[in-house]
This record gives sequence, structure tokens and C-alpha cells, in this order.
Amino acid sequence: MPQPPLALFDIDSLLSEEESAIAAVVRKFVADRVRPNIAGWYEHGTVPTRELARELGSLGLLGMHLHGYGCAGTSATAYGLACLELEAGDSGLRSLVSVQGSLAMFAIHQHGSDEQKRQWLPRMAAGEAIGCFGLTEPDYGSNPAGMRTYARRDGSDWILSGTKMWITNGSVADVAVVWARTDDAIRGFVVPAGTPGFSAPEITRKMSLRASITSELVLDEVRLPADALLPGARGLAGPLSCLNEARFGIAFGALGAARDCLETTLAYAGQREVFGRPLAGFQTTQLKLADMTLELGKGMLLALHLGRLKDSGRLRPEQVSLGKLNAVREAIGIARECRTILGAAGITLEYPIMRHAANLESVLTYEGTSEIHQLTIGHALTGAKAFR
Ligand code: TGC
Ligand code: FAD
Repeated sequence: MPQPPLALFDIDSLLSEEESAIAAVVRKFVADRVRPNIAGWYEHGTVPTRELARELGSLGLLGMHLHGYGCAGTSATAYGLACLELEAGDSGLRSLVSVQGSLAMFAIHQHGSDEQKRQWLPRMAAGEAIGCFGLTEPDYGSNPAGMRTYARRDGSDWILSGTKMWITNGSVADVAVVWARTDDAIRGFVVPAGTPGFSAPEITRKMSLRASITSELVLDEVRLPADALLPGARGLAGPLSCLNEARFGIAFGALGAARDCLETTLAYAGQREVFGRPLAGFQTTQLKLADMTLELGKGMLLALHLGRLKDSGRLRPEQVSLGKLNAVREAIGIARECRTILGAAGITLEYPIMRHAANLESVLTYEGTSEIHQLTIGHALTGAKAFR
């Protein structure tokens, strides 16, 4: 009897009842709401972000591992499993949840004032307000320490000037968490979208993450009251603390895209006949399937181990790098190998594989490129920093 790839590893036996139940709810949401529509959203580069945010909010998936302020307060492992199921649908969907919960909401939850938390978090958890996270700039992606966006004081107000680039959901966001240099240190600011001088032109002509909005943020002398400052974040450690959260989600999420590619390929190879018999019966196909299954299962075991470490408060940033690097690198390899098994059919939107492969190019780059994670691991191994 054929078995699904992760069943070979008996992964389900490693999950609690609650974790399995959460994963099942998200899998059903993806099956009912995303799978029937995703090819069209991707092809046309349009996605009903606001509607999806409300639906994800009503399922309790936004900021789900945060506590209080309307957040579900699940385990980090459950959050990872939700990311996996969402990314099995599309990386863009997981991006929406990552940016909302792990970046924008986490920044406010971890570093914000009580007033900022009360004002934004319940609406963001419900998906009524969408958040974005502006760290990257046109000339400073991997090296955010060089950022030029500047916040100066004018009386008790702040005036922000600069440009952020490649910002997920920038043009649809109700609130942007923007990181800026001040005379003192890098600080974070909560910027409501309607503030004069703030605009977010959408970036078009993307060949990856087409079911996700990506924008610039332009800050042209944006005047903010003193209480827009996130009081708890000072220095680059502020935004990097948020990245740990989103990178952790990707350590699970990318494996969802890989699982979807592999399951699609198994089904295809079972029915596609070449040289008079099913493709699945050829040794070459089985070698590919076995190797991909092994990488998927190993990635899953690593992700779950990181989840357990995070839930016990022991997860270190360099361990998050291990997970993010491995999951995305293996997922993109699996997507490309699966594509070969589908032959020409693999390049179309009739199957999810090419879409996942193209999405994973972005996932390989955002939240720290593979090279940045390799260097982070290299630093942990040698004690020598090789970034500059
Ligand atoms: P460095 O001198 O090492 O550190 C500066 C301060 O930060 C602390 N730190 C961390 N804190 C928490 N978590 C981490 N992972 C941290 N890494 C470092 C560090 O202890 C220090 O603190 P303090 O108190 O001493 O000041 O910084 P560096 O300038 O050498 O840079 C290090 C490097 C290259 C690893 C870092 O800049 C980096 O991670 N670069 C990659 C940038 C990145 O990942 N950008 C992502 C933008 S957001 C995004 O892509 C969203 S896509 C989401 C989606 O759509 O799903
Ligand atoms: P660069 O930093 O210019 O890197 C180019 C190449 O040089 C890479 O291969 C990199 O690994 C390599 N490199 C850089 N430094 C070193 C080094 N020291 N040693 C060796 N190699 C090095 N950012 C946000 O702030 N918020 C968002 O919501 C967001 N969403 C995104 C959505 C999408 C679809 C994409 C594609 C990006 C998004 N980003 C976002 C930006 C993302 O974080 C950056 O693209 C990423 O950090 C890399 O920066 P860069 O593109 O400027 O590449």
C-alpha cells in the first residue's frame, strides 16, 4: 500500500492532539479556500489580501503564538505547523501570516507600549487591520545596519524620511512598523498608513510570490507624535528579534511547499505512462522520490526539534538559521526535481510545482539570504564574523 512521504517517518506520532487538530484546520482552509483559486491569483498577480486576512483572523492564525490582546496563544510548534500547511497552498499565503504575526504584531507585542498594543493588536489578530514591516532599503538588504531612513526630532514629534523596499503588503497595510536611524540608535516606529507623507507604491512585474503584494514604502517628511516610537527596541537587535520569529515559521513553512510538490509528483507519476508503463515504476523515478522524501522528512524532524526548543525557551538565533537555511534550500531542490518528473506538464499552472519553485526563489532571499544564514552558522562554529 503506497504511503504519503511524511507517513514513512511517522511524523504524526510526534505531534500533540492539539497540534494535529490545528494543522488539520489549516489544511482544510487551504483545500477549500486556496487551492481552487491560487492558480488564478498567481497568474493575474492579484490576491484578495484583505478578505484572506479576515478569514485567517477568524481562524485565530494571526499572531497565533502571541499571548493576550486577542491572540490565540498557541505553542510555537503549532504556529510552525500552521505555516507549513499554509505554504503547502502558496508561499504568499504564509508570507501574509508571517508578516502580520511574526513581524508587525510581534514588533508591537514585544517592543510596544501598552497603548500601542491595545490600539493595534486586537484588530490585527482579527485581520481587521493589516500590518507590514519596513526594514529593507534599496541599498541595504542583507546589511540593515547601513539603513539611511532617518528619524529626527522636532519638538516632541518625530519626522521620518527615507525609502523602504520589497515590503510585503506595504500598499494594503493599515499600519507599518518602520525601522529608522536616529541620532541615538536604530529605533522602530508605528506609522498609520494615512499619515501625510507616507505612500506605498506597489512593485509589479514579479515572477515570484505573485499571490502576495510587495511594495516600496516612501517616507517623505512623515510627522509622527512622540508615542509612535516603539519604546522597547533600541539598536538592530530590535528588528532582528522579529526576524527570528518569522524565520522560525519558514523553517516549517518551506517544507509545506516541498510536501505539496512531492505529493503532486507521486500522484502524477502513478498515472503517467511512459514507454508503456507508469512512470512511478521506473527505478530512476523511485531514486528521485526516495531522496526527496528523505530530505523532506529530515527537514521536518529538524523543524520539530526547533519547535520544541522554542517552546521550552531555549531556541538560539543560529539554530533558527539552521532551520531556515535547510528548509528553503531543500524545498527548492525538491521543487526542481519534482518538475523534472512532470516533464513539460511541470511548467504550467495546472500543477503547483513551478509556482512553488518560483515562490521559493523569494523565500531563499527574504528573511536572510542563504548566504547570510551560512555566515551566521559559520560565526557560531568559529567565533569569527565574516559578514564584513
Ligand atoms: P550584529 O552586530 O551581529 O548585531 C547587532 C545587534 O543585534 C543582535 N543580533 C540579534 N538579536 C536578535 N536576533 C538575532 N538573530 C540577532 N542577530 C544579531 C546582536 O546581538 C547585536 O545586539 P547589541 O545589543 O549588541 O547591539 O549585526 P550585523 O550588522 O553584523 O548584522 C548581522 C546580520 C548580517 C546577521 C544581520 O544584519 C542580518 O540578519 N541580515 C539579514 C537581513 C534580513 O534578514 N532582512 C530581512 C528583512 S524582513 C523580510 O525579509 C520579510 S519577508 C517576509 C515575508 O514576506 O514572509
Ligand atoms: P543583497 O543584500 O544585495 O544581496 C545580494 C547577494 O549578495 C545575495 O546573494 C546575498 O546573500 C549576497 N551577500 C550579501 N551580503 C553578503 C555577505 N556579507 N557575504 C556574502 N554574500 C553576501 N524586507 C522587509 O524589510 N520587509 C518585507 O516585508 C520584505 N518582504 C519581501 C518580499 C519579497 C517577495 C522579497 C523578494 C523580499 C522581501 N524583503 C522584505 C526584502 C528581503 O529581506 C531582502 O531582499 C533580503 O534581505 C536580501 O537583500 P537584497 O535583496 O538587498 O540582497
